[in-house]
Amino acid sequence: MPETPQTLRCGSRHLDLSAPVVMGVLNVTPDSFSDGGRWFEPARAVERARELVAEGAAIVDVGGESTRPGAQPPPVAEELRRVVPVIRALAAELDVVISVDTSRPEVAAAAVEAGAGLVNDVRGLRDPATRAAVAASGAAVCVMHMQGEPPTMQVAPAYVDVVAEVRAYLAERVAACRAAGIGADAIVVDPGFGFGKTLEHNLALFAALERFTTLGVPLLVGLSRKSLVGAVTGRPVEQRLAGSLAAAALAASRGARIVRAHDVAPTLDAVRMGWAARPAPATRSST
Ligand code: HH2
Repeated sequence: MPETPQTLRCGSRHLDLSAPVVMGVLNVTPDSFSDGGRWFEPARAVERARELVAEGAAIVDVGGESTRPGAQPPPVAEELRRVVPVIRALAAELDVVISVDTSRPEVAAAAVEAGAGLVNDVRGLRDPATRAAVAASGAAVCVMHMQGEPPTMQVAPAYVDVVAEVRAYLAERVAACRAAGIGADAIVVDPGFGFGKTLEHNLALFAALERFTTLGVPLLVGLSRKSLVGAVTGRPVEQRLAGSLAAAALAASRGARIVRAHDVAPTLDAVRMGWAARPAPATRSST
């Protein structure tokens, strides 16, 4: 089994992952599921990013496409218009990794040119042009699993063995990124909670999270405010903080090194508790 790197190379920055960190969410969209429209104005987005960093975010993830169930992607020109000026402003000012949440090669390339150090692709870098754009830039990538596409992904998600299938998909995507010239020290994987998965699928993946720590690259998870938290707690989206924090702590204790969250300060506390209370290595399952 390959050793998991403890540092993520994000262009000219090196992100220390010897303990888990928090990726703060900055949705520059009119229609995201929990905060659509709030940070759509560039000046408000920059202000929000400053808050995320002050709260302890090690990464700010800037997204111009909502990928909530049922969402339609914006035109490429619109996605570029939303994210590139914000990324340029943040990269010039903030001493953290700036990430771009996109699947499009044009957006990935422009974002990296503007200063992004990480391309977070919910479509797992399936587009060879996106892989090539990132490889040429030296930026890091997050490859996430999604079954289907946002407009229909929650209609009838189906797996024979969700854990094995998602793990095999991620292993295959890591190999494709490596073949495109992206270094093993510049890749993270994410099982993609809520992306083409029922509640049962999400909970099976969560229960087996440690199996995603043995792919030779660090593990990222995004659970913040998601419908699985709502389903378990019975809470609407604006009341899911406590459930999201419990999930973040558990994810950190099960080996996640990057936790994507909207509420950075409390998530960082939760992640630190989960990490401090993680089981000793000998008692953890190996695959
Ligand atoms: N979840 C969302 C978006 N991007 N990226 C990764 N790597 N992992 C995730 O779990 C993930 C993600 C969805 O959350 P959000 O950005 O708040 O909503 P929306 O897609 O509606 O903008």
